[in-house]
Amino acid sequence: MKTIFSGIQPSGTITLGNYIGAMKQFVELQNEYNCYFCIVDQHAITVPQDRLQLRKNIRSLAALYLACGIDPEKATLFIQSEVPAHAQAGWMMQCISYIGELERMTQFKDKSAGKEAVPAALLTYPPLMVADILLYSTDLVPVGEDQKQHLELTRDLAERFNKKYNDIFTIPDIRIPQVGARIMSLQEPNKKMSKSDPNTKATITLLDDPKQIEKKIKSAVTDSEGIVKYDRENKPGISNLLSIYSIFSKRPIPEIEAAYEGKGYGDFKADLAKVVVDELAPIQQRYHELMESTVLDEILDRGAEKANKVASKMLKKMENAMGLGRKRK
Ligand code: ATP
Ligand code: LTN
Repeated sequence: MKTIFSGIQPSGTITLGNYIGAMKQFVELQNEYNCYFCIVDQHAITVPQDRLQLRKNIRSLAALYLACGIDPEKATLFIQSEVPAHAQAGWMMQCISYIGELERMTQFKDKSAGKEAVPAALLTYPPLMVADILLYSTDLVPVGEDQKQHLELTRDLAERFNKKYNDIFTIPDIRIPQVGARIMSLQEPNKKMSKSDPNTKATITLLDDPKQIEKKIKSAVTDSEGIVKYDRENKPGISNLLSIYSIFSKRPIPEIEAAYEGKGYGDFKADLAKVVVDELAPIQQRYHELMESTVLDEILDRGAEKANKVASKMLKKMENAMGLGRKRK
């Protein structure tokens, strides 16, 4: 069985973007691959986090992974900071990265733009992600389109390490969904939907209630044409809503366009809200059950134990390759 690794930051409640771009793929892939799904809390602290809120977000994200359908009997679910090999291997990956290539990362440019004091870890974020992936001899990384550049860096660093030291790393491939790889903000449809967006009207989170969902979709930015038609360039708002509609209703976009011909955005938005509410209702029910149960901790403990076993073996290989510490078997 081939191996999959992917991670989500506990930097807020996950959005429809994370769900469509990442989580839905994870659920489909867990039957065919040996999967590791990680709550990347060390990545989340590259920007300031409130400690109590971070703890809450970590737990909530674990419950959401399960509520969306991740089966702990099939996939390993764990918290990054509970597997110390990630930070250790991340350091080693920093040592073979160049500042120039890290400065070219668009996520770094976006997150550091306009900041007076930029945390060093925003720059060194990608080598930690590289370590996450390489520690598990990962074959495939399912992510949204925004992570493409980080995946290219992962492949470069894996090859660089293999050439320079010892051929120990598998070179991973990226897997981006065909539709929904980039769900856009409801308020600024040329910007990706982001769970840490301070404008709550811009995102729909998996835990929003039906009223909130309705309101947010109603106030989603569109255009003044009044025609429900997919055109990313000229109608980014409506195109984004059409993508969400199509994915959740499993109806092709042309069929939806045809159904709303001659109708305004009002009907379309009201129906889309229903489609979203129906998709999220069972997830929310399972989420609340999980948050009240004790299984969450058991699953995360087991996940960390399994991940630690695999990751510490690869870490040892990396240390041997680089000549760190003393030679041990
Ligand atoms: P933050 O706002 O804190 O940077 P984020 O919402 O961008 O967070 P991440 O935790 O960085 O989310 O990403 C988790 C996964 O979700 C990644 O695979 C990422 O590619 C995917 N993803 C994030 N935003 C979107 C989006 N708008 N559309 C599709 N996929 C997305
Ligand atoms: N960088 C990713 C989150 C992330 C990740 C990973 C994704 C951290 N480690 C390993 C896939 C594999 C993000 O910002 N979305």
